Amino acid sequence: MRVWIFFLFCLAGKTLAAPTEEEPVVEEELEVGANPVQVETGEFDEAIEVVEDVIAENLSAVCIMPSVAMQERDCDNVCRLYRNPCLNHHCKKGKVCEVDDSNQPMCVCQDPLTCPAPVGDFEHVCGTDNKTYESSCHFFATKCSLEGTKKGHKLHLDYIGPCKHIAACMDNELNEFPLRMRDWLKNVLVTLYERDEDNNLLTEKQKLRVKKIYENEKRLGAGDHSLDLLALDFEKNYNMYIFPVHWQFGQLDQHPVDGFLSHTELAPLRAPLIPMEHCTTSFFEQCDADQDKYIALEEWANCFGIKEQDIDKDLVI
Ligand SMILES: *[C@@H]1O[C@H](CO)[C@@H](O)[C@H](O)[C@H]1NC(C)=O
Ligand SMILES: *[C@@H]1O[C@H](CO)[C@@H](O)[C@H](O)[C@H]1NC(C)=O
Ligand SMILES: [Ca+2]
Ligand SMILES: [Ca+2]
Repeated sequence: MRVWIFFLFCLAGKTLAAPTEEEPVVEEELEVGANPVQVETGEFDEAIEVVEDVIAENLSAVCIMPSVAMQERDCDNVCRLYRNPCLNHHCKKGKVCEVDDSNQPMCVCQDPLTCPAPVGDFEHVCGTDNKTYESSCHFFATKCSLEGTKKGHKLHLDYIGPCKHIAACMDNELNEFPLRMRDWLKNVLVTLYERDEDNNLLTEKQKLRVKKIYENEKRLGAGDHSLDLLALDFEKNYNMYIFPVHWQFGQLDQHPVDGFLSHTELAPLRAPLIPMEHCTTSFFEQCDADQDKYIALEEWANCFGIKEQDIDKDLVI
């Protein structure tokens, strides 16, 4: 039980939208003037001549700050030519950018040896192959090197921490799991709401919905509640649980937003939980009722006891 409270505080600080395994990284435009750190003078030897005509002896300075002597557009043209194409090019986890013969950026598998050495055991991760990897960087680099193979396709990050023996989940324990998780989801939302003054962790619409839960005097506060009490509260205050269950689904369903959770999308929730809650894997397996490896909104809601007539796609956004 304590685990859930601990976990609540770990997650409440972040929004639950931690980056996941195969998430396509959004391309950020590096605007001229935006990011001084990324421009290295060494890359621009060839450019010096061109730029000297135009302005200063320091190309990086030119590329960082369009100077008065140079129209912004000219600067852009010069810099586009000589800027390292990789500066603007993001690769998914496990890959790094390299420039090919025609100066085009491309993503190639990272050599695990170039991953930063882990600071401690807590950086280790366990793969679905039940092998411990030194860090998630090592894991994704390895997964990348297996790209295109069946083994690579099946390999996922299972949980945070070194691989360990995870006790089998008994049926009665499995039944308790959604009770606690549902209660926890509600508390995560309430905590986010309390902290949300100016963080904008929740949208206005979401805030309105949580406000109702927050202000409801009958709400069961966060704490160590018996399973009987949790079950009773769900019966009595069923309506308070509908939104938190939908909300969590929306937090996870991001890559892509399609009403289904893949293994990868589920990872931010699963990975930290598995070492502490041995029923996590069984729960999500069981949740995928049609066993197509994706958890649909209907399946998800059903796992948490939300009635079919209360499943509402509009609550997810
Ligand atoms: C070029 O400009 C950058 C940023 O203003 C500065 O950090 C760097 O020292 C300069 N390099 C030279 C060779 O002047
Ligand atoms: C996975 O590895 C751990 C540690 O090496 C071991 O204790 C555990 O029994 C293994 N689990 C399975 C399912 O093989
Ligand atoms: Ca999805
Ligand atoms: Ca399914």
